[in-house]
Amino acid sequence: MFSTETAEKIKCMEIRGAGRIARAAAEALKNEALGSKATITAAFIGEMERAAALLVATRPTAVSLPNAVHMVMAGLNRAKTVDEARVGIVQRADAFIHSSQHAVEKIAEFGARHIRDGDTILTHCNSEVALGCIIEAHRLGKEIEVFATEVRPRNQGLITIRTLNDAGIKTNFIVDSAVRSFISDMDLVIVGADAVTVNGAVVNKIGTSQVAHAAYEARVNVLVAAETYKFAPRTILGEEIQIEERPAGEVLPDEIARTLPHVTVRNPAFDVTPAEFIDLIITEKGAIPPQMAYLIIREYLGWDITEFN
Ligand code: RUB
Repeated sequence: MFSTETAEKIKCMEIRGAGRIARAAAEALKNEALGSKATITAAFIGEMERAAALLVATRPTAVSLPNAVHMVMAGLNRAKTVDEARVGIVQRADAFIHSSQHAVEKIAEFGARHIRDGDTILTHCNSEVALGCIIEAHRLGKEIEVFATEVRPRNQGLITIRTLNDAGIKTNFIVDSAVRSFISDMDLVIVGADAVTVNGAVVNKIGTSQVAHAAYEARVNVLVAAETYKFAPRTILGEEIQIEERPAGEVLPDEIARTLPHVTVRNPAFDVTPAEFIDLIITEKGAIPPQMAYLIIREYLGWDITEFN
């Protein structure tokens, strides 16, 4: 029940952003475990597995979601009693949520060190961790100015400018297509990530790769703020990150689309920025060049690759 509700909220984007999605899924699994009436271990495990599958299916791109679910569900099959299984889920969910919040704080601390007094920073979409770095730099007394994009079609830029405004940070709001016009005035680009692949490519909100390309051309550094649970172990085995394609109505109202029978609206929600356009990925373990993504996957996610064979 809890998982169905959370799954709906993630699907309709009432809960959005890769970190928040992951924590909400962990919380839903915990509540599902606490609310379960199952008295037989196998039935309890079955319920949890159905809840986990439902949550993972909501949004396909944010790797934080299956990673969080995997961490909460780890070892469930070894539980001998319902109580043991329930306690395990609750403990692992709490541990994930706690470590996720800690990671967001650590990244803000590390990221802020890369922002200098007087910097003008461009950000795209609405990333809790990217904004955390900017707000921490401001809190430390650095004079900064931000350019935030609109982020068509869902306008996540509005959430970003509200947050920056509330923090008292001087902010400029621009349409997505104005990025190249302003990029030479920027000192830094900071964005978040939905997934980081083994070759250091970053999957983030549609338009991120254009922003990073423009920055690369203008020799402006690009920082990606990403917790280690956004790194994608399965990409080691060649699996690609699935790019979510959202409803056409988000881009073009149905009543207009109906009058244009030869027009197809395409609405991918994310794109892939290759490693060569990224200078650093800031994780809670420290800043790494994107080429070191493999090490993060091996060292910190602790997933044995054979698990996927
Ligand atoms: C959000 C988005 C964010 C990342 C990182 O897309 O692309 O940049 O999820 O966010 P959507 P965070 O709005 O479609 O979920 O740093 O908050 O985890």
